[in-house]
Amino acid sequence: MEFDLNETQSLIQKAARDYAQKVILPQAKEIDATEKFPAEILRGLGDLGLLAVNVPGVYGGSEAGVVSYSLAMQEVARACASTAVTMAVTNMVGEVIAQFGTEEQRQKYCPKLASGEYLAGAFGLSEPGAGSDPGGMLTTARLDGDTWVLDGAKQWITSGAYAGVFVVWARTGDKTTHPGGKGLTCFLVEAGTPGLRIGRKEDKMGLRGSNTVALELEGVRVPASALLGELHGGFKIGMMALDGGRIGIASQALGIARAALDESVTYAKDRKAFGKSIGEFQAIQWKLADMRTAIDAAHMLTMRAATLKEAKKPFSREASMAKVFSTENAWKICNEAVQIHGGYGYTREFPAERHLRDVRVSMIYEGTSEVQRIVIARSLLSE
Ligand code: COS
Repeated sequence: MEFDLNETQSLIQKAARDYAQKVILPQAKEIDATEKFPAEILRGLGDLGLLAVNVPGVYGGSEAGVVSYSLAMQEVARACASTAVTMAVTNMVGEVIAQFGTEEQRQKYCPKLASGEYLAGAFGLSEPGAGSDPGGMLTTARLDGDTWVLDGAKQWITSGAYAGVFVVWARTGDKTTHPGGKGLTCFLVEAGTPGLRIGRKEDKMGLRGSNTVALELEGVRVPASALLGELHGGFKIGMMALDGGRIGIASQALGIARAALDESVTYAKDRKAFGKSIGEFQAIQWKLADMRTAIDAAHMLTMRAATLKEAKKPFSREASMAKVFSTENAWKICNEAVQIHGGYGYTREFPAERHLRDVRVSMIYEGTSEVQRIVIARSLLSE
């Protein structure tokens, strides 16, 4: 595996780091405290090409590859995890349209997602009763003349209130002839389409600057040209998109963990107890050593998955390994950061408590840790 970054990857990493540290980081505390959707920041990310990092240039993307995307995500998440997840889902939507869309769909939507003209894209797979098991979804799409009519409800939709376009999964096949995931189809639904209503906004533990809403679809009519991919081909599109998305979430968790470690090192040098800095105590040193080791291991797993995806090789298992390892270790690292900060770590004076709240959902969304282990184990047992 290549450890040196090529020129494009270095440039993307540097651009993301500069913008994240200078523009995003100073606003991160306020974004969390006020639940402010980071609209201006997203436009800036669009200007830098970071909303469509792995989308071909002809469709407005940066065409910089998956490793670049991971590095950019890490940098943005290090500054503000809410902004990072918003960026991640927009990247995922742009990629899925670029990969599975018709030429018309690609030209219509990808440039708007890439530039920030659409503040975000949204991914409408989960439902109130179907998260880990998308094959259990109830939303339907029926053909009426030459239009599709969608009815149902979606849940946990990142950026739902701000997205310009939604990828919506719906059941098009009869449950008896097309059970589980076999009868699902993807549609592109534009914001403002009659019958598409933005529902309740979630009051979340963390990622409070990321907008998470329910969606209601009541008689939503879209033309035949809004069908994405093949009829009944939606489940596989969802799985493939999530495989890539999991690299993004592994990267997000890595960025949060790096922030927690950096702040812990600074605090360990500054804080005095028993006449010396707490960093001189072995108890703190061992925590810092374990935090850094886990971050490097997670980084390597994530880079491996990104490199495989970029080389168009199978990467599903490796993406799940990266996600489960990175997110679970990031959670432990953020918890240790709070411990190192002592009582201050439990207050909003320091960002440690925000990191702990923000990172928690990374073990849940885009596939729980349990789902990642299913993917890894099934792949091992089928070898
Ligand atoms: N890429 C391409 N195809 C895939 C795939 C992948 N990563 N994973 C599964 N498929 C295909 C299978 O090959 C199978 O195809 P055939 O019907 O042609 O044989 C089909 O999809 C069904 O696969 P499978 O039987 O494995 O599906 P399951 O319903 O058992 O689902 C898990 C397996 C649990 C792994 C899957 O449902 C999953 O990832 N769930 C989590 C979803 C998620 O992340 N939700 C959060 C949404 S974001 S908030």
